[in-house]
Amino acid sequence: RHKFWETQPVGQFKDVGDTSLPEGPIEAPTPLSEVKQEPYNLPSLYEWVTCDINSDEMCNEVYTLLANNYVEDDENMFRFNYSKEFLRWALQPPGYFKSWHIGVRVKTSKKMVAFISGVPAKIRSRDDVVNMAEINFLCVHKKLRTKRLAPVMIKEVTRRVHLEDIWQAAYTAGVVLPTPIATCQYWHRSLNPKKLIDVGFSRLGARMTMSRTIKLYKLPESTVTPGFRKMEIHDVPAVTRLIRNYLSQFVVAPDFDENDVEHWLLPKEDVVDSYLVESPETHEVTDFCSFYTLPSTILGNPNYSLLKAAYSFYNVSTMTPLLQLMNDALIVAKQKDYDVFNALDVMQNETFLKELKFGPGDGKLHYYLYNYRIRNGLKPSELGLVLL
Ligand code: NHW
Ligand code: EN5
Repeated sequence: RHKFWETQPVGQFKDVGDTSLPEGPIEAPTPLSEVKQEPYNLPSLYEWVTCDINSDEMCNEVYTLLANNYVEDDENMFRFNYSKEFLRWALQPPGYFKSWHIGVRVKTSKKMVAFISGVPAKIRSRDDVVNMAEINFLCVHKKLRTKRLAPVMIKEVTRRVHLEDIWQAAYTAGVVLPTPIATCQYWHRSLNPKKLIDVGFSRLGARMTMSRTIKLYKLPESTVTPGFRKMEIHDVPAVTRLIRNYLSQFVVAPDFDENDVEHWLLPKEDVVDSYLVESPETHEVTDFCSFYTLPSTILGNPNYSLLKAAYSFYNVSTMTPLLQLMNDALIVAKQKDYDVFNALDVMQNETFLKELKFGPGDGKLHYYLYNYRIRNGLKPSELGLVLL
């Protein structure tokens, strides 16, 4: 069934439910001198390229490959359109390795036809903090699909991760592979219902008119929580303390330090937005919410070409009810002209999704670890990790 994945150190379907298997690494690291020193062989028409994402030209090539060939929904109506600034941010966190940004070109034309990337991340599983790679943006040009290029790309990124003495990875996918540690549901909150219906992202509900639908999703003009404001650079220490404490309750979560928080959570225009609540009395930072910007190309619609989507990222509530905090996040997203606010049912998100009029989408997201076994599947609410 899975000719490639059967050969890899991942949980296998045949082992599901086997309680005798221990949690933790599946294979021990090998000495670095035993890691293959040369890249894997590609079919002879193609060559590897290490991408310098700071170069405008390279960044453009990766951007264009993804914009034309990356993930679509199951009816091929929308395709993710990660912006260049977003890709730079996603690929260059503290301690990143350029060698983990891997392209494939056609030798003769130099056209980029495939890509895969990793970034380093410390991820905690129960009480075990592990240096991992987060693997993302695996993409093979539409015309080169089903030729078994993906397994070569995965083996090559694995080799380059091993060369940095890292032996575990985390990744998510919309497809089922051996074997998810958790399966999450996408939820969607309409901000611009008319456009969403016009482009086929959502439908008019039964017994609903357009004007009733628009009224249903109306939001206040401005946020309601006193002390709610954009995060600033001087907030990094307080936000780090808040988020570290919050994430400690989940079974699998990133282990963020101040540098990570500055990179991943300090607002970056049209990439990541973060807000916090500073108590008007004590000036303490008590609550936090964030979302990232990932538009989708609308395929084949005469009137619209881009769907502006916000994706819930990390949220922490200690004093402001999470429901109210997320309602304020919806209000700012609406002010900023997003069409839809998306969220997964991870962390404590179930506590606000229905009440804030999110509806379940037709997409699922499966979470995976490479070379690390988790004995039983986790509930989405036990996951404290959001990948881009
Ligand atoms: S998930 C998004 C992945 N990208 C897309 O869906 C874009 C559109 N699709 C494509 O570009 C986020 C192609 O269809 C791709 C497959 C490239 C997906 N993950 O070349 P073949 C990520 O980026 C397996 C893993 O013939 P193709 C996460 C498939 O099961 N494996 O297929 C990436 C089969 O293996 P099997 C996937 O359609 C995580 C084999 O590929 C997969 O031309 C990567 C078929 O290959 C997926 N999303 O190209 C793993 N989709 O055993 C990282 C298919 O079943 C692991 N496959 O025969 C960790 C590495 C680091 C470790 C470090 C210690
Ligand atoms: C790894 N970092 O399927 C990324 N999206 O529901 C790879 N559906 O947008 C992961 N099909 O349900 C890829 N509208 C996995 C996701 C791939 C993209 C994907 C789904 C997630 C999605 C939309 C559009 C469906 C179009 C037809 C959807 C319904 C919204 C409705 C709003 C009102 C309340 C009820 C729900």
